[in-house]
Amino acid sequence: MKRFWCTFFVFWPIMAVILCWVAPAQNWWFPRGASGTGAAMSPLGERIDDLFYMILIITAVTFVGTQIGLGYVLFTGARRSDAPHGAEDAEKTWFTHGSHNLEVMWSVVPAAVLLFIALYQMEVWAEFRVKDSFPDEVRTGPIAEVTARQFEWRIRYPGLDANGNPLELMPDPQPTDLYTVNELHVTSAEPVMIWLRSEDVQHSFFLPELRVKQDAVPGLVIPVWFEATKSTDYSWLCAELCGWGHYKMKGRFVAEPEEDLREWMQELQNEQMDDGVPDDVGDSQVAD
Ligand SMILES: [Cu+2]
Repeated sequence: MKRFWCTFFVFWPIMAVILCWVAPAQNWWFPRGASGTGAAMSPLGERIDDLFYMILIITAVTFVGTQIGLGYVLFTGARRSDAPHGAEDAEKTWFTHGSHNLEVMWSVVPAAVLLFIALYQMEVWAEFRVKDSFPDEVRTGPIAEVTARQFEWRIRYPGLDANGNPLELMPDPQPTDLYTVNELHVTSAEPVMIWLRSEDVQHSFFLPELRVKQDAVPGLVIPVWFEATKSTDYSWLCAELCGWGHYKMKGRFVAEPEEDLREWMQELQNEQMDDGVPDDVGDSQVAD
């Protein structure tokens, strides 16, 4: 029985290591989506992945190391107590009352590792979350306002001027604004920023392929920036359990070349400003 438990506890770390090895090939890892490989589709996303892998390696080494230690202690203990009473190699299982040096070591080493991770990730964190570190391109203002509500995403864009250039997005809705639901179009040419809001409960704006995840909090307007490296459709989900319809709170996130984006916005504007009266009958009816 003792051998069984020894094997049982040693089995799981081995399984964990094998799974980590097999997972990427089976597509159980990052979403394949636009890259086809699971690689991040934004420059900042690549750096977030580097952090992820670094932490994975640290935790994997720690996990495997402690499990090997546990397996060693179990097997040694089992062997000692297996010997029949009175046998020549019979030996009492030893007891220990703790070790001051070990205690200090396994307190200081994890503290040092955590401190290292905290300092090492600061730059990436700041670039993603701290306004002063945002890229210059997004300082001109947001391209859209995304409002989460149970259970959809509402998007407000600024309207276009006479030359087809987007106006400035105002904090309050304007008569010229354009609206879509569950469909966010951005340019793939440069980093862009949105304003993220929530109308009811807490939601989470999640672009897995770009490694962007930001809670939408009622009462707050949160600036979120990202940069898609490829012109394509990406996944867009809500990553916060926000009610019964949470599962269907997904949208279409399209990164496209600047001219395609302008064309799409122009179509949206034409559609929304259309009064429903065909041009050729409009004048004569007014004259009547
Ligand atoms: Cu939600």
